[in-house]
Amino acid sequence: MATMFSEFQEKIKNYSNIGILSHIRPDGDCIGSQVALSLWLKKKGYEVRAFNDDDIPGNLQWMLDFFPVVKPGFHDFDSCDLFICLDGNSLPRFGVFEEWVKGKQLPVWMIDHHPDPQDHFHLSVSVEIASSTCELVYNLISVDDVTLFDEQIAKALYTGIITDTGSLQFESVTAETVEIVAHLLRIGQFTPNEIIEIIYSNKSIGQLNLLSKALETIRMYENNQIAVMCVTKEMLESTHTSPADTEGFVTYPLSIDGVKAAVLLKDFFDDGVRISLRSRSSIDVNIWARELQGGGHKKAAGAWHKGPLDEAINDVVKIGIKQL
Ligand SMILES: [Mn+2]
Repeated sequence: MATMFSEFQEKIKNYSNIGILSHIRPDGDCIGSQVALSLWLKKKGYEVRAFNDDDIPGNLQWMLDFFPVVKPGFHDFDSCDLFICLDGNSLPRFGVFEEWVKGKQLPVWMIDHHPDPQDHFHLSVSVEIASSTCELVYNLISVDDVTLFDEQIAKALYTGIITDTGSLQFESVTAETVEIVAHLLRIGQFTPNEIIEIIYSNKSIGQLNLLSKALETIRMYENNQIAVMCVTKEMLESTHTSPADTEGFVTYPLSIDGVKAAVLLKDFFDDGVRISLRSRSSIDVNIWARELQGGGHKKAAGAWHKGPLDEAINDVVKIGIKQL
């Protein structure tokens, strides 16, 4: 890891205008790492611009006061001489940028913790065992100059680590992760609840009604080892909610006693059914998702199915049974 960081620190000196990209359908880890990395590089004297194709979820928008993340127009990339992609390891994860950069001889780097990174990056800080991209950015700043940490960087990194680890509950959390979090709390002079409340205590009544409907769909398979939950377009309509309101739903079927893996099927897209897979056993849902042309981590992965919903459930359960 140390060599990756020293290569990063050495080579970045060759550039002055840096574009930082975070993945489409942004989450706490990609926005947290993007804001923190941007603030750090700005402190070091670089020109920095941060881009994301999509709307930033409401509970993360406070970080944009620290550093703006803007939707790129095609020419917004022109002034940059280096690009850094965060929290994703293949260019299609970064929206319109992929199309813009195609055929150009410009350096594109990445910092990420997902398995099976693509090799089209010119420099990769790719650590699958890291809890989050924010943990990697923390390490990058630490080996450079610890005095560059400040309250805003600390809060952004804290947010990413917390959201990507289910509030420090996942298997990816190590003693080092917890030490990092402790250090961030000390640097930023904040308490966990200040951020946890902004991130999690912002639900609408519609969202809870949607959850109630989704919980009723839970079906168990293979002697209660696999739990399957669905959200349909009709449910969104009747509760006046949107796709983003299903965030975190999959943890409910996963919390049933004895369940080894949980599946959430989202049947409200025009082009098929979105499948989220979660494991809390030796089942590797990355392998499971790959059989459906998807992917992710061992404990959390995703895929698409052309539908209809019943067929998607049948196929996903059939593949899951093989993993037991
Ligand atoms: Mn992440």
